[in-house]
Amino acid sequence: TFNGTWKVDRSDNYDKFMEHMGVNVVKRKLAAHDNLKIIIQQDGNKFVVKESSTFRTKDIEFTLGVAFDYSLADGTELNGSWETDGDKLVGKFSRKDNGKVLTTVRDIVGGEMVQSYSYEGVDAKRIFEKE
Ligand code: MYR
Repeated sequence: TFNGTWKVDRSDNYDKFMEHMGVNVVKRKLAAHDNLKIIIQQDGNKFVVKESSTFRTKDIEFTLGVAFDYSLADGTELNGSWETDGDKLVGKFSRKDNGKVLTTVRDIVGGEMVQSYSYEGVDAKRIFEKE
């Protein structure tokens, strides 16, 4: 289950990934220490995700398989949806500014939540610990 409070512990290739996404160096430096915390509440197909970081706090509600809008901390707007694949959550989102696709997967591995991101052939991961 993904329910719970997850705090980012470490990231892998996240700076390169953000660079590829077009995030400038100042924001990338800040994002490296964003203290991202994600509270996930799943009830059947419905999710409430409460995101907080040094950038902002944001509540997101979505239903599996139903597209919704989401904006990144730098203002980049996405539209897409999450679905399940076995025990994983797979998200497919398109950027509204250029139509390019960002895919992301959430998986529980050894009690940690691993979120991987992929955009135009560049991959990154952020690993969260349960609070
Ligand atoms: C959620 O479930 O947390 C809300 C929807 C998330 C949509 C996809 C998030 C992609 C984040 C990519 C970060 C890259 C920054 C350049």
